[in-house]
Amino acid sequence: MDKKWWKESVVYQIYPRSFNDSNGDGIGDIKGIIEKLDYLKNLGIDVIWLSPIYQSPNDDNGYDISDYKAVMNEFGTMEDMDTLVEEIHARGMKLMMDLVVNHSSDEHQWFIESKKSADNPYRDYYIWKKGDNGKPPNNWSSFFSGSTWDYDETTDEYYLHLFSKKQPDLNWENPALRKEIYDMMTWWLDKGVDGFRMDVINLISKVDGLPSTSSGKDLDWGGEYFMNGPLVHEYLQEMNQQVLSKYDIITVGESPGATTKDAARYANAEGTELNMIFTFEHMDLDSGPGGKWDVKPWTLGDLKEVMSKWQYDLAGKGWNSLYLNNHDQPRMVSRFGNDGEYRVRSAKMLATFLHMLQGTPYIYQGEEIGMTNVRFESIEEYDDIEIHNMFREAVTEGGQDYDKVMEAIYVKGRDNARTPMQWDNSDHAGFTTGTPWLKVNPNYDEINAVNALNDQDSIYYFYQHLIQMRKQHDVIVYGKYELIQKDHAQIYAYTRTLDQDELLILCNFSGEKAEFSYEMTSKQDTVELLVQNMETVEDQFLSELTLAPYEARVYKISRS
Ligand code: ISL
Ligand code: CA
Repeated sequence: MDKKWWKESVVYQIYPRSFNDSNGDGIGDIKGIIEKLDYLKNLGIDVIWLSPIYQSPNDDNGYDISDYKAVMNEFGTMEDMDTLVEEIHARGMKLMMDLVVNHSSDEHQWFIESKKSADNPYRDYYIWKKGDNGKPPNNWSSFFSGSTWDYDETTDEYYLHLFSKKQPDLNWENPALRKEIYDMMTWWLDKGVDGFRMDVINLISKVDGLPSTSSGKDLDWGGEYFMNGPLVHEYLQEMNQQVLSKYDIITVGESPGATTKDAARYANAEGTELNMIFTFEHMDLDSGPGGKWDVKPWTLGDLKEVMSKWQYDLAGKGWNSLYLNNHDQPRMVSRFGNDGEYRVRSAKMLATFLHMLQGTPYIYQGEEIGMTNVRFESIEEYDDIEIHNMFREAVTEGGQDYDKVMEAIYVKGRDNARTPMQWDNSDHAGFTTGTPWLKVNPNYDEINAVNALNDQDSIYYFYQHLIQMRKQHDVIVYGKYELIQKDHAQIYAYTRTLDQDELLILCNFSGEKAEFSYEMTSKQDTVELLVQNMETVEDQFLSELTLAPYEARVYKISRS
């Protein structure tokens, strides 16, 4: 397998609005990030993925961009950005920018022009269509509730927006638009940034004619008409030839609805498209037939199946990204671990599980100190447009039960991930001296970075250790994955193999003791315990083991 620095790297995601506020206005900013670079360097990460910092009216917190070459005023200036790049590089780290080009803001100059008339030169930068007898051109429903179409009186046409109506979709069929995007990417790369995380990049090509779904419903999920659409690979290959291939960078494409077959093309080993993609399959394990808000319990069996499928199907063909949370998802320790009694231990177990898989691991800010989900009392305390749109449709207009909908928000809402980073136990967790734009999680007294740094057994130092192990053992990066004891009800067990080296990874996903028996080794093999999340573990011959609740171990076996 081809050795690449981005396979050996660990990425840390910063959601700038919630990371660190340097000037007391309650909003995280670029200077605030610079203040914390040593904290990140000390953790050991290689690459920072920075969620959008571009000029934006913040309908979707920066994922609605009104100027791709300007910095959002609240976050700082372009000079601050240049300093950030320099300071990151000075510490031997890299910077991956967020690239949001499936859509722009409706306040982008292109859209302002596009709206003016049907023959404006920018008209075809977006997707416009006549209505269907007073109804939208088709019945697709938006990611953020309601129709994907908004009516515009000036020209008596509708424009397409897969997300909010302030996020009109760009028309990738227009070569002039594509060229603008490639030029803009080149401009940032020439400034010295080291790659891109591409927002919903697998949605950029829509099926010809934009047909309604066949259900006949007024509103329906039209994913099959815009996820992994007909020309998406063509566009990415063009982008690769014109921009990406000219630089030694890291690229990851966010790809809801992509299968492993799609991924083997997006993230192909020949490097003609992207380095890797973000799959959503494991993020959907706790969604029922009604979608994200139709919460159902996930099962370990399903998790094994999905993760193993991605490990096996991409082996030798592509490369995986590894994540259990980000700015759109609940906190992983609350979702897949135990955020009460076993918070610390289960956070370490999940980290072990993820970092030992094959792929590039992503850490989301606060994950390294075990931050948890939040429960705000009232809907007004939430900020996220997805939450508010869903709530309006379900409760205000739909008359559904308030408590039941709030419960779904507690489990799945994106603001779980967006409460400010918990730095210390001072007011507002040390995130700001002012009033934070979103309330901090009240548990910051106990869960904060200062506490973590003062405790040798903290989750923070555990991540540091995992990252060091990655740098020392090639098998962690390049070893072949194999699921073992597939039907074990509590333990997720797998191996990684590279030449003479073998890792045995054991993760107890349950709050009960778990027995593990497996003929792994012979007496002549040497066995070393590389990673453990319990204070003492008896070193045993690896055939009969008992794991404590949420215990995780990684053994390295050298065959004689
Ligand atoms: O957040 C989600 C879970 O409901 C997804 O539907 C999410 O909207 C989807 O994964 C796309 O996410 C990306 O694009 C959105 C933006 O709101 C997200 O923050 C971003 O990660 C639109 O730009
Ligand atoms: Ca600020």
